[in-house]
Amino acid sequence: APTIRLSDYQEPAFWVDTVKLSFDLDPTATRVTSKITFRANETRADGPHDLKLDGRNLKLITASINGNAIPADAILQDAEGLTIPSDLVPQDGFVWVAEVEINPSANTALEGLYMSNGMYCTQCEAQGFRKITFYPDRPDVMATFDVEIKGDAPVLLSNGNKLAHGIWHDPWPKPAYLFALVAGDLKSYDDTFTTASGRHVDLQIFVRDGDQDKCAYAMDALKRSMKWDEEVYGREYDLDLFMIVAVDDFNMGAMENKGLNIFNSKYVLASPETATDVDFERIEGIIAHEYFHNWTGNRITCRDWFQLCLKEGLTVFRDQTFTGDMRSHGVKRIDDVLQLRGRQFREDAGPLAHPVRPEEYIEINNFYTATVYEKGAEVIGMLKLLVGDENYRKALDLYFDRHDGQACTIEHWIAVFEDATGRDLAQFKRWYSQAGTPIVKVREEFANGRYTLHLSQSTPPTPGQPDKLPLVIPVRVGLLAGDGSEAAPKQLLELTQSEQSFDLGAFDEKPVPSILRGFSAPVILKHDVDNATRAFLLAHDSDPFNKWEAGSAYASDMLVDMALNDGAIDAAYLDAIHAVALDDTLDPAFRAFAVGLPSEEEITSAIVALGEKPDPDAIYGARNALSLAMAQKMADDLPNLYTAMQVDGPYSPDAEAAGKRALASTALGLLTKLDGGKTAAKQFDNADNMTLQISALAALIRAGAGETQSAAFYDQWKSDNIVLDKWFAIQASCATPDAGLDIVQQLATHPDFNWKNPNRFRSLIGPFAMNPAAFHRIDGKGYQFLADWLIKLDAINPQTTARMAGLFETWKRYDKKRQTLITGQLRRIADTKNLSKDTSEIVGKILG
Ligand code: HT7
Ligand code: ZN
Repeated sequence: APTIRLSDYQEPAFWVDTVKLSFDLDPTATRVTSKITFRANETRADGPHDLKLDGRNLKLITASINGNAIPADAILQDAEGLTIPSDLVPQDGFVWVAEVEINPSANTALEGLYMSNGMYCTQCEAQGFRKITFYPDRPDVMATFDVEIKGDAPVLLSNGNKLAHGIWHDPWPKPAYLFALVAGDLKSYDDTFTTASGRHVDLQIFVRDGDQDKCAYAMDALKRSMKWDEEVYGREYDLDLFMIVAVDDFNMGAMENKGLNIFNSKYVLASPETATDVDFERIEGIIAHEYFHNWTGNRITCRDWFQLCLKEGLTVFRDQTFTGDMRSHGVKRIDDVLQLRGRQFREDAGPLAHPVRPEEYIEINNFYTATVYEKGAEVIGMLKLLVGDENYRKALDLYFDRHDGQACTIEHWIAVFEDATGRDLAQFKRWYSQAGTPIVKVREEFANGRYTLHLSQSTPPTPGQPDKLPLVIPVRVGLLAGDGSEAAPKQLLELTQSEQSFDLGAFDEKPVPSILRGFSAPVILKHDVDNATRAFLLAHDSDPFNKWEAGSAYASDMLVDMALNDGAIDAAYLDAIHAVALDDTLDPAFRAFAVGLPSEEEITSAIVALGEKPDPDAIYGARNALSLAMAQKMADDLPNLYTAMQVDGPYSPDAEAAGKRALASTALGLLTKLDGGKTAAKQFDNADNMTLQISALAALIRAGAGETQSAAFYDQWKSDNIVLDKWFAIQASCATPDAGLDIVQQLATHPDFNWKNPNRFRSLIGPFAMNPAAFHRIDGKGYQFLADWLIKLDAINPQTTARMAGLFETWKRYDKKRQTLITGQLRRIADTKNLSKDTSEIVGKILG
């Protein structure tokens, strides 16, 4: 498959003004008629131009230009599309009409028009529209769409405003990737919203009959998102109608199609009995994310797919801020950084590392990555820190004013910040082109009463980028006096050179620095800090992120030492964490993060960062030993803490109640180590919501118990797919190292393991491969299990397979024996006949 390069970008020879689509729906033979008005692109003087249209798996029935049928032998068609020679193409513009036939039932890749539970639905980002009809399927081609849907389903939906049953008009020019169609026997949950300027908007969430009572939370989140975007970004909604549809078969989380968002049903449907606090928070975030795309993605879109971070990084940044505003910024930041380190730092450190704006790809679907999304959001957060809140808003206002209705690049984005603030951002822009996680080293100096920080930066080589240049790194710093108070106002240091010193002023005694507050840049901070200082920061830092970080780094160092050298448990850590757990002045959600130990994955990467090979069993053992010691240390207080964190009254997913339940669940995990599961079993029996039910089940399974409860859980929820996914996932992720493989092998033969459904596939295979001690068995059978399933899935769903093949990306961290076993499986996948280009690109890169 060819490599597509950013440097090869060229505007199209023809623009499109209007598209009229007519669908005659049939499960196996849907007919699609398109009428497309093309206009010459005056800047392409290199004509005459052939007409090249993208198209895959389409049966062409007829085609005409300006009403003249094109003879079949004049059309050059291959697997990727068709070409009409320039002599048949009026160069100043023309009307193209074509009829094609497609088979939605045979579409298991879930891209284009496909069927899920008897309903028709579409997924067009990034390049799915070409599986619906012939079209210049690229995001810089923006057109207005009119859609007519013929079919016997009671609900026939498309983008824009509804003119009549099955007839839709979208007045806003859009790229084809934002096209959507849904048809089926769906019920709606309705509400309304009035925009700041008084526009009345109908809101509808479409679900399967019976699921209407699980839509209230998503609807509430939608209305809060609409209001927030008006208040914080000055952005109003722009159609008479906003619809969300819940779909069971979906490759990703959700899709921001104009006026018709399509969601993986697990990110819409929620009730206290079926969804956990974490699910509610995730639903709120994804609803917001897709809604926010209406301005950052839809009204202003990407010129080409290399610019994906233009919409995704910005929209993630916006949804993170929204969640922070709705809940707690401090806790949200900890959560986001945990995700960033767990997924993006891992990606940046391995064979799949790429810049936030990649420069080449084989399959664009492989670039919907943590780097584009999460690091892309970090880059925007840094930009906001550097220019300040007011300038950020000024720049965003300019962005919307200047580029509304356009398909843009990162250059346009940077230019609005330069124009709005007068600041030169040439060096800052390297964040978009340079892959890898920078390492910032800190050295302190206190001499003659002055305190100086010496900072240096370096970025390790990544594939294709051996040498790196210095970046602009905003380092937020606070200085603490011996009594824990702030010894100086907090400052933002701008580290722009490889090495730089910052004189932070005169002090009577050496202050204790709190560096990179709020995790002000996505870097790895290297600073030799002793444990006493960590305990001091954990007790006194006013910055919630660094307060948490101090405890987390303390635990991580100890766990690394335990796993590598049989090191001892530091009693001072237990004292410090005990105090935090019981400190009622702290938010319970924060305390839950502070008391929760670094994950096995985090300990693994800390070991790798020291240049050592991780032993998954030793890491599992160390983590278990430390949590047992914590449980013993807090033994007298855990029952009280657990009781104090119980929430009375009917369930509410609000942040305060959720925070208490999170801390109660952490306490339960520790209690289970002491009481043989008595409290957990009781919680399971009495639970009236999913958060309590599943946390009790998880605690029991982790302790190697819970068989009765697991069977009861299955019986209760076997007809609810979203909950059943949790049942598969919890067994795979909480399984003990020895039992893990047997359990997942058994579950893979379970009649409910419908592997063709991406949610179900991911719920078993993903958590297993992320359970290090179970997956990295020294006999290699964990690797074989994953490879077997990837090979099987690739034949029907390349996109999801390729994404999951990334689970092998860390193979170089391990010892020679495991490396050989993993690469053996990767080669077996690579050698599979007819392997998709999606999976082949990922596996090829992982193998290097
Ligand atoms: N913009 C969307 C990304 C996407 C996607 C979603 C569902 C299925 C396939 C997809 N390919 C790309 C989702 C988002 O970032 O909001
Ligand atoms: Zn997005």
